[in-house]
Amino acid sequence: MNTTELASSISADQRAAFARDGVIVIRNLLSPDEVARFRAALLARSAPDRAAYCRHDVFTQVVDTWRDDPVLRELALHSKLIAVARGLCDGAVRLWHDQILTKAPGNGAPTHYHQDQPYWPVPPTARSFAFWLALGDTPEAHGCMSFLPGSQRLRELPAQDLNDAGSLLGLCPDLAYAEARTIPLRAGDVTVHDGMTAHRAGANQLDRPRVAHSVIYLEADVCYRAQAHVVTDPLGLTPGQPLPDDRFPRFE
Ligand SMILES: O=C(O)CCC(=O)C(=O)O
Repeated sequence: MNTTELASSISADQRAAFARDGVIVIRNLLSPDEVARFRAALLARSAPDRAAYCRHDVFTQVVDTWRDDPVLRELALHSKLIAVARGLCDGAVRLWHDQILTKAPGNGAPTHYHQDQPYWPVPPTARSFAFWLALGDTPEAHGCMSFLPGSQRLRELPAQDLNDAGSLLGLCPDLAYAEARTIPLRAGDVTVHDGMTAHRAGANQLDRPRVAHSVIYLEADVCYRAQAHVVTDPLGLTPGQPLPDDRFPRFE
């Protein structure tokens, strides 16, 4: 795809919705064949045997799978995802990281409202584009995502605890009155949210694992901010330096 095709892969209405709400949904972004292939790779990888693995109460998380799994690398570098991210950014983006997010059958634990970006070692002003890809039908009872449209404008909050229902609401009690948008997804659908848009996911009430994948891009010229993070801790970056292209691929 050339630059013009990339930028035109997202409509003016979608760009306006993203700017207003901090989230959009794109149906059928991935074909059924792609879903089958990527889902098989996720299921093979979601076992907790890797270093960059975190067990939260609410899900298990395997980070940076694209670096050593050729199929998941294809997904993180997929031209359709990059085209959408570039279109929303209206300029170059870079891959930040990917992650498999699995909720065990009947896990009984929702992922509570939080923003993603306060966890990341980048400035709060940085623009970010977090894709949440359903690689299986994900109705509400299976743990789909809900978003608080407009909450991306809250850009200075400390990191919130996604294991604690009171964490974000304790910081911003008014959000208790916000109208949430719950977005059940069919396999192949994706949501894209600003890293500052508050979101949650319901508990998995079904008897099969909920397998989702997230791929996150940042505006390309973002600089590193000193903050602990599993992805950047081993890299020895200097605060204020641009994220290096060889580790965080850049797409013009
Ligand atoms: O999948 C979930 O349970 C929550 C995902 C999430 O919080 C995220 O992708 O930022």
